[in-house]
Amino acid sequence: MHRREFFKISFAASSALIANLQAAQTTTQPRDNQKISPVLFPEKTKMIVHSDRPPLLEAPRSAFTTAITPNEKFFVRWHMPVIPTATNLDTYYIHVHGEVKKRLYITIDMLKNDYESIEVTVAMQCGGNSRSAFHPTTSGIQWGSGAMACATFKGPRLKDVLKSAGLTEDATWVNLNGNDKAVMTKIENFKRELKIDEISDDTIIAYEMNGKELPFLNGYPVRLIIPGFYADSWVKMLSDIYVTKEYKKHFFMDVAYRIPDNDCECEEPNGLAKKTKPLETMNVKSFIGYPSNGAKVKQKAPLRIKGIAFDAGSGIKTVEISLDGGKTWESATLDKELSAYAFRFFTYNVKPMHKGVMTIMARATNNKGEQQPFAKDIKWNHGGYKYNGIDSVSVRVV
Ligand SMILES: Nc1nc2c(c(=O)[nH]1)N[C@H]1C(S)=C(S)[C@@H](COP(=O)(O)O)O[C@H]1N2
Ligand SMILES: [Mo]
Repeated sequence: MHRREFFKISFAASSALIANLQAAQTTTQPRDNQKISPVLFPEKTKMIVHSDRPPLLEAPRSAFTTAITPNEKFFVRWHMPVIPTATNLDTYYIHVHGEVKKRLYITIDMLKNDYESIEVTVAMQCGGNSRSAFHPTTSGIQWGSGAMACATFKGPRLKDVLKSAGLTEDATWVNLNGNDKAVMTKIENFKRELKIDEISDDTIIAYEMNGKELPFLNGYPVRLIIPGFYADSWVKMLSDIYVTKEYKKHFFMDVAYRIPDNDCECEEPNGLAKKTKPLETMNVKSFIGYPSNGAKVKQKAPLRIKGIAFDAGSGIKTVEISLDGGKTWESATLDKELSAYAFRFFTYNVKPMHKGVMTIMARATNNKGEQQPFAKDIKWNHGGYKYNGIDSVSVRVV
């Protein structure tokens, strides 16, 4: 065949394929990104690098073999191409203003000394985690499943900080802004807005993560922690708390980070939902940390499967493992619960008897009875948010 003809044919074939994919919206297992970059980012171990400007770092599967994620394996997500590269604690403060009786400039020392600090152990996840599972491809980072983590955070309650400024009668919304700035006037800062009477008692301004200062890339010196919510609202390098009466429009609240406002939270690629709502609480999810896809395991030797499960704070009731493609399920052993919001570590012991491919699936159910669906049963949405399909790993028994 002539080269040119070949191109013609393959082009026709691939455009037919694309047309097909576009017609059929499907969800598959997310990509299992295993390409660890040799490039080291400050305070981070080797990670999967989606971009270095801004830094977008994903944790590999093997990071999910403990309930607490070490700080150096915590994923990183920034929106603005330029983020601060240094922070001077002597001059850093959080400005609290707007509908308050007393404008405050809170330094990190004041934050640590003038308020009661509490500790919360919470799972944290980008709303677009596992986005690569959605077809047709949705816009945003094509994360595998490593845009999640779990840590113990320490800091004062956002409520107490607001109280110390004295809210006026009109105070209804709080706008939160970090120290990273949009470089072009057309692009807005990464701002989030919360309704004051919906702020929970365990929403904190954290200055500590797993007993240490926050890593710079995870929001040093302070970030917001909202247990149960997707991390998209957890503003990093928090520097501005602006209290208002009216809701302010912000790009990252009103355009990005929204899901269809209907029962299935789903829509068709060529018929997007007219009504949308902000992305808020997380659904139930589990993930296998060990073994990895493609790993070789020994026949008739004990294999200990490990992973984590979490939801938005009802807590994990069961994690089950299937070795027959989801026909039958058996309970994994759950480790102790660090908090209802935290990763719950699980293990399952098996002795593979037959050589060849063995597929391991994990399925979590929370205390509300909500259960992870099969990957193929997840419904599409334009932002590729909230994927929580049953995880599946295939190993080779040799
Ligand atoms: N200031 C600031 N805070 C931010 C963001 C940002 O771009 N700027 N991104 C948000 C998003 S979408 C996510 S998923 C988390 C990521 O937090 P991490 O980098 O600590 O993993 O931070 C949130 N807070
Ligand atoms: Mo995110």
